[in-house]
Amino acid sequence: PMSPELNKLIATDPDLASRKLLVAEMQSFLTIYNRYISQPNQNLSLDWTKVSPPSEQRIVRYETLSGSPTDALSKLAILKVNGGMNGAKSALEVQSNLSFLDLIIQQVDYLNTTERAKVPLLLMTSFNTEADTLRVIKTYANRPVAITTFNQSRYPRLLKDSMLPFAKNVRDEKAVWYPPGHGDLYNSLNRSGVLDRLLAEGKEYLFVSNSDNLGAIVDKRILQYMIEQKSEFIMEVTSKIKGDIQGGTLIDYDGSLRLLEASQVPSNNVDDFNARKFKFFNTNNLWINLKALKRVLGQGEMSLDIMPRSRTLEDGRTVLQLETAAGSAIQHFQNALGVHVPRSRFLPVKTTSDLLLVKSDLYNLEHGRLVMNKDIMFGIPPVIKLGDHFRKIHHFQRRFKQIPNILELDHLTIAGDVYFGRNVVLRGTVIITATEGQCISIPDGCILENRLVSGNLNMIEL
Ligand code: UPG
Repeated sequence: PMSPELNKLIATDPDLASRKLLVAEMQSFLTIYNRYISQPNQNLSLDWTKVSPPSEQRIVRYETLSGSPTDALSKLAILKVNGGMNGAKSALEVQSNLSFLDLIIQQVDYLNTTERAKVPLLLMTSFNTEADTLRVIKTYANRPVAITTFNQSRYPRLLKDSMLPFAKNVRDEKAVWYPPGHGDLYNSLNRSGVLDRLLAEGKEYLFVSNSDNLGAIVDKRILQYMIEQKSEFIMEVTSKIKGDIQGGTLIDYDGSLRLLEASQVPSNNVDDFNARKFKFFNTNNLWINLKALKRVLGQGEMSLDIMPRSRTLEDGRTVLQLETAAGSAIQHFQNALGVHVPRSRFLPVKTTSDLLLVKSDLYNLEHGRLVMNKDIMFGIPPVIKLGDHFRKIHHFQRRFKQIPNILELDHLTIAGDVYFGRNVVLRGTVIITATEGQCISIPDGCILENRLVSGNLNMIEL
C-alpha cells in the first residue's frame, strides 16, 4: 500500500540524480517501516528482561589507557553529526562571535598544526541544516582544514491515522519529510560516496561526535587503544549526572553491548533508567573502524533499533517518524568496547540553559576548546533552570542584552517574562519569578546574591 504514495513523492523531484538517491533512501525507509510494523510491540525494540548494566570488563577507564603516542592520525577522519529537524544549532554563536562550527574548525586546525597532520573534517547535514552549515564554512575556503559536507537521508513522515505518507503539499519539505536520526550516518556516508573516498585515501578510522559537543576533540590515547585492541567500535561513555536525561546509556543485552536510548525504556522502568543502576551515559563520541563499517554495510541494510517519535503538526495532525541512533550500531561490530571518559569530553548543549553555561564566563576559549575557568566557585557548573519564556532560541537571545557573570553562581531558576541588562552579576542561589502579566527587567550592573526576585522587582534575601 505504500508504493503509489511514495512513487508520487519521488516523481515530484525534477533532478534524476536526486531521484535515484531518493529511491535508495525509500528502500531503506521501507525496510525500517516493515521492521517497525512487524515488531510485536511497535514502540519497544528491546526486551526489557534482557537489559542489565554492562560488565565493567567491557568498559575501560580512560585514565588506565597507556598514553603511548599514535602515528595513526594520517588514517583518521572526523565526522560531526550536524543534521536533524531544526536549523543548525551549530551555527549559533557560542563566544566571541564564534559559532560551534567555527570552534570545531579551530579545534581541527589546531590538531593538524600541532601534530603536523591533515585530518579531514566531515559534516553530515540534513535538508534543515545544510544552508546554515554552508554559510558558516564558506568563510573557511582557504584554511588548512579539508571540509566535506554530505546530506543525510530524507524519509517521509507517516500520518498516524493512516500510516501513509503525505501525497499533497510535497513542496513543504518541513511537513512531509524528516531526517531519520543520526543512525542514518552509516547509509548516508555510504550512498554519498564519502565512505569509499575515505577508504581510497587510506583512512581507516572515523571519530564521530555531536556537533553540539565541544568537548569532543580527537584523543590519541583512545585511537591508539582502539588499534591495540583491534576494536572495531568504541563508544565513549561518562558517569551519568542528574542533568543527563536526553540521551542513552550503554547496556548489556543478552551478553552483548548495546545502546539504550531514553525513548526505548518502557514507562514502568523509567525510574530504573534514571537511577544509578545504568551509570554509563553515552557521549555519542564514537570511534569506528571504516573497513569494518564497509563490511557491515555490505551485508545488507544495517539493522538499528527503531525509535518511533510522534509529532503534532501546526494543523493538529499527528505524524510518526521512525528514527535510529548512531550508537545502536555498536551491536554489529567486533570487539566493541566502552571507554569511560572524564566529563570534560562531554559538554552537550541540548537546551538554552546549557547554551547559557557555554556562553558564560565559566569557560574560556583555547584553540576552539571551552576550558573551564579555574576561579569557578564550586568546581562544578551551577544548576540553571530557565523557564518556558527562554525555551526557544530567539526568545533566549532577546532576553539577555549580555550574558550575566555567573562565576560564583550555585543555582539559578528563572520563571516568567524576565529580561537581563548588561554587566549583571549572579551569585549563590538566585530565583527570579515573574507571575503571569508581569515583566521583570534586571537593570544594567545589578548584582544579585542569594536573592529571590519576584513581582515588581521585590527582592528577598535568601
Ligand atoms: N542529528 C543528525 N541527524 C538527525 C538528528 C540529529 O545529524 O536526524 C545530530 C544533531 O545535529 C546533533 C546530534 O545528532 O548534533 C545529536 O542529536 P540530539 O538530538 O542532540 O541528541 P540525541 O539524539 O537525543 O542523543 C544522542 C545519542 C545519545 C547520547 C546523546 C549525547 O543518541 O545516546 O546520550 O546524543 O548528547
